[in-house]
Amino acid sequence: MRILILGGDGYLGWPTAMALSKKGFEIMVVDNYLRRNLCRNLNVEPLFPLPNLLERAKILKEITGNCISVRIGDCSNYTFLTKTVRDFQPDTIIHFAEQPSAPYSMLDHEAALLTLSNNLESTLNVAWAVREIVPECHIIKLGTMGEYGTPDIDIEEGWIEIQHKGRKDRFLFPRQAGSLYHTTKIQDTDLLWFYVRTWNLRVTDLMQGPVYGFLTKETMLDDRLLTFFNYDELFGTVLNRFMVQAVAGYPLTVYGSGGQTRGYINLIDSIACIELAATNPPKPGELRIFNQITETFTVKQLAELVRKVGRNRGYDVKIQNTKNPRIEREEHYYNPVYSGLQELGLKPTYLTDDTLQRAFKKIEEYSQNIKSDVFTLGIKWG
Ligand code: USQ
Repeated sequence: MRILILGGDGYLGWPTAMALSKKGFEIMVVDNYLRRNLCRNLNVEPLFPLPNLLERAKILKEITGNCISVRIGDCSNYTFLTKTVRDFQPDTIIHFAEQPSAPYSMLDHEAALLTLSNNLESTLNVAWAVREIVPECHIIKLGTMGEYGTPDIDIEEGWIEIQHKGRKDRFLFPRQAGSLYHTTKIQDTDLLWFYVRTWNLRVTDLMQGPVYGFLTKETMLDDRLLTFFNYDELFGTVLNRFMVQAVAGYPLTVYGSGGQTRGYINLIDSIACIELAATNPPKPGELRIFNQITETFTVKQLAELVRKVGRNRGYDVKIQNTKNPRIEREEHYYNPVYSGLQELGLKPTYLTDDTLQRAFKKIEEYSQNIKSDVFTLGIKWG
């Protein structure tokens, strides 16, 4: 299977590319270094060394013999994207080529506009390129659990049957995002659902929760193959931030009461889910949706886990409930369904002390790179 990975330089894209290449799929990665450039301009560099994508592919080939083709370019440029799709003729496109940060999307008008235009234009272009060049190609789009928000009812896996005045029909589950970034993901889903109905595209939408970790079989081969790991307020996700904060002796930044509940997933399982989706494509004209999480935690629970493991490693970890910069429910009902990927064969990797210990160890090796001033940047939703 020929798999084109858009956004192949990112936190998820690069380790996914390495893992799928090892499995024998033919892989091409595309990236325009948007994340690198934003991080450089905003002075929030990732923790680990990060050779450019061409260098990383070369290092991987030297170490494993596995080949990943690389194209540098912008998926919101239709000429570039169609040329790439025409040349590579993918069976599957994995679409990670989006601005992925909620706080970045709330920074200012320029950041909001970049998020909106980059995310929607790239998704629109993918749908058009597939229809024009490879109409049988399966599009796998990374969505987010944040599309659903935190409703006071159980969250279904993408779809809900609604009875209304004696009649019933099946609809996308109601969505109510908590940031502009998450709103663009809702709009992505709507765009793809429209083109699935109109052009019979085959699409999988993976509603993923916050991902944690960075150790996969491939990233562990050589530190130059580690993934794009942010711990700052803009691009770092909560558990990754807490681990780095613990090592830096910075109080864990629990926003508000810390009762916010989300579904989490280890990077290893995120990659496994993508492989399962790729090898089990939906029919033409089907938008298939999976909730890509393996367990739920409150922010408070994550902070307590990190404190426990940190203390075992000799750190004096403190938890600091700070005023919540986001507009979100802090104490709420949360009961999502997430059985679809496990029915396809996912064996969850649950969050354990051991997982955290191993991540701590690698973070400690790079502790001299930690800049404590990026833990709190003062970005506010309101
Ligand atoms: N949080 C804290 N302290 C922090 C950082 C975050 O309490 O220092 C809280 C947030 O307020 C939120 C929760 O932790 O309630 C998760 O925040 P996050 O920054 O880890 O995740 P989020 O902004 O929602 O976005 C991340 C990824 C995004 C993905 C999303 C999945 O950046 O690409 O789509 O997770 S989900 O959250 O399910 O929508």
